Amino acid sequence: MEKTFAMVKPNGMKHALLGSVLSRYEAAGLAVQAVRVVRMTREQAEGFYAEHREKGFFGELIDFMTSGPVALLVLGGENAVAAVRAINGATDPAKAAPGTIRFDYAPSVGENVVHSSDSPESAAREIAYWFQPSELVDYAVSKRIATL
Ligand code: IDP
Ligand code: MG
Repeated sequence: MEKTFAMVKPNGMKHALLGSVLSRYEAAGLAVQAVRVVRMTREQAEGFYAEHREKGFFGELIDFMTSGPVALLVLGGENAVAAVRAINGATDPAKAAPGTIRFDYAPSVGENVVHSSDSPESAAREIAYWFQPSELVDYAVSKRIATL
């Protein structure tokens, strides 16, 4: 089973979308392996988004990501990286497919409600940036619900 890292960005949290976002991921067969709400420091946001440091929107991105609490998520499942990016939709909501989170909720490319890792390698880095291995739920693949 593959793991990916996702976030509900500050505007998603302000508009009380955490539960809706998690429901979409769970309905697609993904399991929540970790969740934590944090207010990022600028240093944390800059480190997390280091690959975008030279981009023109970097300052705006860091201002936005530190503007309120975010939810940090680890999701596990088959092809989790691609599955979560498909559910989130294209980076620019104007290009996102109907039914995706960004199509439904994002007002702009800068404030696009959710993040998720773009490859298994990015996922490993991003998960390790925020979580200790011991903080991840080791979910029981075939025994969810049935044994509760
Ligand atoms: P992704 O989040 O879909 O992986 P990236 O290209 O990795 O997209 O960009 C990271 C984040 O930076 C985006 O989610 C978005 O919030 C922000 N961003 C990307 N392009 C722009 C832009 O042209 N203007 C403002 N913000 C942008
Ligand atoms: Mg990205």
